[in-house]
Amino acid sequence: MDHQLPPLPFAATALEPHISAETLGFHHDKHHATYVTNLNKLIAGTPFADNTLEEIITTAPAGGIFNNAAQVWNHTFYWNCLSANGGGPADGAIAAKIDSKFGSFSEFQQQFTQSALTNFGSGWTWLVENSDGSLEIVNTSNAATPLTNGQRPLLTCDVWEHAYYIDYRNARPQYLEAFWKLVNWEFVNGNLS
Ligand code: MN3
Repeated sequence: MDHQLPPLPFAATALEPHISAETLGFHHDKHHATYVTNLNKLIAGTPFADNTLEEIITTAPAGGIFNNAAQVWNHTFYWNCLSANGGGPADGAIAAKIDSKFGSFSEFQQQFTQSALTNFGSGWTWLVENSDGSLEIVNTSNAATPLTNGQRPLLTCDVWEHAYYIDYRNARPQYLEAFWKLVNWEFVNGNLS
């Protein structure tokens, strides 16, 4: 099957001033698009050609097919984690689970931010739900995704430099501040098992 680049779930200017249309123009229209193009090229004529994205991610060995498939999935998930109407403290069922696990929303926010700031090099910081229903903050490197550990992603922050270099240059902490103003808690709640 030919994998497609999903459109952004919001207008390119919707996240301004926190994330600019210029950043989204590169991040979605170039970076995300390239992962889709590369994936389609790499799987052509292989046993992965007829697999879903999730099937590829959970069965492909380390290498180009896994990297591009996982980056396609991770980015689509990341866009859905953001909303112009988002931000602020968690609400709904996830708010209670966060309080129960971390003590308070601000403690969770602090731990997630610290994890993102110390995720060395390129990668992703996630809030996941383990199979026993417990929450956990995890970092992954490069294209790696919690899907391969049987963990259910609830929220992610892309900490590759391409996510923030145009808007914040090297200042990942400023990007994290912007991220918290955009988190789509409705989407996070919908990801709970
Ligand atoms: Mn990215």
